[in-house]
Amino acid sequence: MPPATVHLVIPCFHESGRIGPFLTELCALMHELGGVTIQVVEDGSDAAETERMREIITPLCRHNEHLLPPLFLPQNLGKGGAVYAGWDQAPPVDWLAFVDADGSCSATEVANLIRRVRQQPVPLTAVFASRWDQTSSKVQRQWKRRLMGRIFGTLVATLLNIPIHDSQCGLKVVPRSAYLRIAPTLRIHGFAFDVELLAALHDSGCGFEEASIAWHETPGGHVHLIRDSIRMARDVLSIRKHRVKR
Ligand SMILES: Nc1nc2c(ncn2[C@@H]2O[C@H](COP(=O)(O)OP(=O)(O)OP(=O)(O)O)[C@@H](O)[C@H]2O)c(=O)[nH]1
Ligand SMILES: [Mg+2]
Repeated sequence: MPPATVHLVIPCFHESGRIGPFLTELCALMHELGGVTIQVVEDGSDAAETERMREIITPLCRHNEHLLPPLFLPQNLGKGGAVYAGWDQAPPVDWLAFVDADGSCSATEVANLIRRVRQQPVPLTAVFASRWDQTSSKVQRQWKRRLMGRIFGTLVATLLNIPIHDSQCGLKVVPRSAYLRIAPTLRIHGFAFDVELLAALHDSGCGFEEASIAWHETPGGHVHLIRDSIRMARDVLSIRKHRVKR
């Protein structure tokens, strides 16, 4: 039987300085795996940045059939908006996935997670990569980010009553059938989009599991620890409110 198919989206906002080596390695490993299409979604960066991304991706597309032409969004939608734009235009695959552009989660970890979902029995379960294993030397993060991650994870689990430790890790794989069911209800397009995705999947009866992965934080991140944490906490409260109403 051919392996289950996967469409992997890479949301990008000003990533030309970080994406090259990661995308090259990802293309090679996904080619080995087979059945995986990759698409970069450029989320309305400025014209110069868009041009730099074109220069990096066009030659790679020539040599990698499974790397689809990038999607250039006319305006910045936020990380979640970019992921959903890619998923909404995906070919009819079994699984939808995204991974951060900076390579903090290596191409090898992406391949491992795809192998893992391919072994799943039906009904299919979403898999959220997780940096929760705090004792693990596999997870290298600044202490500030680790702490904020813990606080945010506890907030999400408590306010939404969902047993999750790390809702924000930049690698997730979701059954496409489950996404299509919930897509019309998704409203959050910023960094807290994964929380809403999680709650909607959970409420629709799609199971999820956390998979511990290696994570080596790459410098140059876009998330502003204080400003974005406040926005994200607000979004979690809004997700909770809407959930009660549903
Ligand atoms: N589409 C979109 N993607 C964004 C935006 N900001 C960041 N991203 C993407 O979201 C992903 C994660 O952003 P990072 O900059 O790696 O975040 P970080 O500050 O390193 O935070 P962690 O990786 O969680 O430790 C990357 O692929 C970014 O390109 C945005 O405004 N729009
Ligand atoms: Mg990062």
